[in-house]
Amino acid sequence: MSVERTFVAIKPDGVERGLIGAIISRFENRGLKLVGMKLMKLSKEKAEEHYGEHKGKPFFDGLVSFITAGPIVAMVWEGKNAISLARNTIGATNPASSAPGTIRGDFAVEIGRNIVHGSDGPESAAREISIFFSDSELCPGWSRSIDKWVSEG
Ligand code: D4T
Repeated sequence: MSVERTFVAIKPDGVERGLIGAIISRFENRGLKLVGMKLMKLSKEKAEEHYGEHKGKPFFDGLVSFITAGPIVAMVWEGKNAISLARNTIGATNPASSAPGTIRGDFAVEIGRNIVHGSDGPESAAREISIFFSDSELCPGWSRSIDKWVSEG
């Protein structure tokens, strides 16, 4: 297992519903380490870039309007196997099938309001982190005294 970084965003529905703290706690509790975070309103252009793989699909325009409708919390989390750990913590894309205990399984009911995003692989993580953060906005190399209790090393 290698140390990875993944991009996670709390979508406008999660922000509006007052779930920022609860969602961040899930990742902290899991043991992942926060290395970047900002509250921001996405431009239409940036939203279209982020969701570029879905351009042309029937839900694309609605997805772009939704994700630009209010502020999001953009974050980078780091840890061993961080990409799949974060996806497991988030739960299945459609909250109707997300397991209880996952963020979507506990807080969401349908796919168009699934409150959080997480990168689905190393390439998309690198691409998404670079869309949302410059290197100077990330906090590299900080270590926590609890790290030895989260991971064997
Ligand atoms: P995101 O990217 O938001 O974390 O979701 P996932 O990675 O879990 O899922 P995705 O890329 O397949 O979908 C992106 C985004 O589009 C919305 N969506 C998706 C939708 O509104 N209707 C749909 O039919 C699909 C497939 C939800 C997530």
